Amino acid sequence: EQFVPNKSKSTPVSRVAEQSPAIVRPVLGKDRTEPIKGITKTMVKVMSEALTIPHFGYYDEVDLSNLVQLRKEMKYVAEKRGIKLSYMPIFIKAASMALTDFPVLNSSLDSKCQHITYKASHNIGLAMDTPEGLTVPNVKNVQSLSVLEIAGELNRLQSLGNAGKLGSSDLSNGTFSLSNIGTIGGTYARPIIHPPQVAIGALGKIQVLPRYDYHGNLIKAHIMNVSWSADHRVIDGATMARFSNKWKELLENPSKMILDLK
Ligand code: CAO
Repeated sequence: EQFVPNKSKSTPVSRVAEQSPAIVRPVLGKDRTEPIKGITKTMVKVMSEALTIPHFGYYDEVDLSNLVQLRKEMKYVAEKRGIKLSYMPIFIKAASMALTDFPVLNSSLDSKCQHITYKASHNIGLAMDTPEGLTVPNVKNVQSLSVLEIAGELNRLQSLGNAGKLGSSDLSNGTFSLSNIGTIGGTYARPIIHPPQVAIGALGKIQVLPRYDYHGNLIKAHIMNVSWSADHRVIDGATMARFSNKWKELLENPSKMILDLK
């Protein structure tokens, strides 16, 4: 029997419980049961299917200090052309450039796991938080689009998403996904692969944090964490890490990215 400490003598817990009546508060609301429909219904189906995928997680941090500066300038130029430029089009373009070197991450696996198809197009899906819930439209053929063209597409998809008007062509045939949860908050996430795709990245909030530069000086750096999930049946950890390194290198050194832009 447990004892509650008391100044003079100890009282057994069981006796204390017997003496005090249970507090019963009135229930103010009523339970509500609703049918699962719309975007939530799709989410149930896709996520249940995703549960069959053995997810491998890989995490890193990216120093976006150079990119933050460059985006300020590009944002102003884009605005003059009527386009809102966030970081997302740049993250998407860098992902496409890295996918060119690691095409297995832009592949799909058939349901019986007998064939893998390397997709020619980089149709990069982005998790979008809309008034109706989570939806994942994709920007088609990112490999042939400029950053500004991707931004224009993203603006279009966001307007449609906010109006609940995304059509099946924008929602189907994605080949790889990014989820920028950092626009809402958080540093790490564990993203769930959108089958039949084989990889997805979740991006955390960009934070100003202390870091050491190349010369050992303490500096203010703009740091963002990335959390990748990959289908471990077809992607090994080393491939995921090399892909992530390439993506990170492009974002940390935008000049390298510009040199390779097609
Ligand atoms: N950290 C900090 N700020 C960020 C950021 C990050 N990781 N990513 C973008 N931002 C900034 C943008 O640059 C923009 O600032 P400016 O006005 O200065 O340009 C601001 O946050 C708002 O961005 P946005 O949301 O309008 O546009 P976006 O292109 O960055 O993101 C979208 C678009 C669709 C990805 C985003 O709106 C969204 O829905 N995010 C949530 C995704 C989600 O729910 N994921 C979970 C999926 S699992 O359930």
